[in-house]
Amino acid sequence: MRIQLIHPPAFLNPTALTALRPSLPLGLAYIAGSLRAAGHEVSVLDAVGAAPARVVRKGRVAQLGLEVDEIVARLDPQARMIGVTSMFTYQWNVVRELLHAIKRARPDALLVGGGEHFTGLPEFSLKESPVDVLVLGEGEETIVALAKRYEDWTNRNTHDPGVTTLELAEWMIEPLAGTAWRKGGEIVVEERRARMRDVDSIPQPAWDLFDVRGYDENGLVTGIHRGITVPILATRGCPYRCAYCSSPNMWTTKWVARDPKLVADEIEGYVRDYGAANFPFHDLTAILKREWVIDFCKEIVARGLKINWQLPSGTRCEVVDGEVAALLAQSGGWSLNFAPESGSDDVRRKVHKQMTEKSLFGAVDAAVKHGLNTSVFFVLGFPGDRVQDFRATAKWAARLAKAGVDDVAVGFFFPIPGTQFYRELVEQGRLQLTEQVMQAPLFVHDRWLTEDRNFSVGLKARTLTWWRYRIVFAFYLRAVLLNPRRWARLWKNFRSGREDSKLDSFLQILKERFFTRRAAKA
Ligand code: B12
Ligand code: SF4
Repeated sequence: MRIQLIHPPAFLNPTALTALRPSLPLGLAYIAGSLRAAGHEVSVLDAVGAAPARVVRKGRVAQLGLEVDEIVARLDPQARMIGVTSMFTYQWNVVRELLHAIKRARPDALLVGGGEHFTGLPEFSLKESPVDVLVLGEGEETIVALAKRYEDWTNRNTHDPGVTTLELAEWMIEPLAGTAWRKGGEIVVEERRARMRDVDSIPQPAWDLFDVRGYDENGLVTGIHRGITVPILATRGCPYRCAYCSSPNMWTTKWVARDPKLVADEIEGYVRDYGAANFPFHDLTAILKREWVIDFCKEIVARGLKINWQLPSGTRCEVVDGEVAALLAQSGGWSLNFAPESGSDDVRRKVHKQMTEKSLFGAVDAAVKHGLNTSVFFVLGFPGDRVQDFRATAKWAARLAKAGVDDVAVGFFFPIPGTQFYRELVEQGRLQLTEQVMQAPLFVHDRWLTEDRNFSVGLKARTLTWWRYRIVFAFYLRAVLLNPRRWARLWKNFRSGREDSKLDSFLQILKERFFTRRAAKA
């Protein structure tokens, strides 16, 4: 069957103080790989990849990539199924507009949605848009089963390929695990499909359908940019249940790692095919089992691969000791991000972080000793946070800087659909899914927090903002201002465009923004 997959345009916050940038959609590439392996004819319409430098202001946000009407103009008229990915709830405005526009242009094609946003808010997404079926959680097996069932049904019913609600109910009559759909006026959320056990048999992401080099040339990469970049997923899931994280709902608490040899094979393939040198791991927590990390690092070293691999979205710290850090350094795994979220034991307990002071500082010492780039994430404003918790975080920030950590990121809490905190805030009547709430994650990197995005209890947004700067200052005072060698390196990298740390990436983004604005004015 002919299937078209769509990566929607991305929303950016034009005034954000952050080094984060959109990057290749790994989930969609996996879906494309699995559908193709199942025998379908798959094409990808990547709105970001097709216009990676086009940024248009839309009210408070900036939109990167093709406009909705341009996407519609490029729809494959022969596609019988159209799949749209949506990772971030803050982009719902444009994704909803896109779904409506696609349905208007191609009412005869089955419109399918998948990704974190749809998994966190299935009923809401089906109510607000004309999407026919949603794939919830891990998507490969479900989309292949859905495509087979739909293809078989349309082949049997040659009279009219249209997808009316009635027809949809007819072929969806047997439950299909892992989906949500509209049966007449009723929304059906089926039981979730069990997570895949044999992760080594999952077909590789179909990167040949994306412009990998175009993303790279436009600096659209996750983590620190160090050469042609291809994202990797070495493990799936996370066994923890942090109250603010959507992972338990999205992936359950099952953690499964791929065979380290196969991950190394994949990396070696990208070095060969794209000249890739930089591999951000999109795992929830790649470093969890000591033996796995050791085997993986040894595999990379044994093959003589001269690469950078990094863990920009965070990793657990429990098994990072001298031996692991040495192997990470040797294999090019040079950047680690730890996310204790708070220096307060009470807060870490409240959010179920289960990270101890001993394991964090032990991991930092080992990583710094072996020359690894390290950053730490803190979050302020969880429901019930107190000023004394921020004081404890400021102390940790100063200690971490002294211990040699390179960067710190301090954000504000925002409720993500599908998380414990989100459910609790809704039940308490303290949260409604307004556009402002959905877009809150985009604006947490603004210069200050506003009251409409403050979900703490009894603390003013002003107080949270002040503590954010105090913590950042406590950190960078020791990490940069009192460190002339770091000053010199920052200046050198700023001029040459090299990125060795998050601060380097951030300064490059500021530089780019300044020149783009100047060019726009000229
Ligand atoms: C890498 C990453 C990033 C990267 C960018 C990724 C990108 N491509 O643009 C960076 C570091 C920039 C980033 C930033 C942020 N991120 Co982030 N990020 C991730 C992370 C760790 C990995 C994404 C990934 O590649 N996963 C692996 C793939 C295989 O999984 P997947 O995409 O879910 O795809 C599977 C299914 O969803 C499904 N599927 C997906 N698409 C489709 C399509 C169809 C048709 C079908 C059928 C199925 C399907 O099948 C796929 C295969 O099983 C996720 C957490 C996670 N592990 O998923 C968070 C996550 C997506 N990020 C999140 C957030 C909140 C953010 C930030 C807002 C945080 C912040 N405030 O700083 C920022 C926003 C950036 C900004 N603009 O300011 C949340 C999003 C929650 C939400 N509902 O909105 C997540 C879920 C983390 C979390 N639990 O909190 N992030
Ligand atoms: S925040 Fe990290 S450790 Fe906690 S559940 Fe999510 S992925 Fe796991």
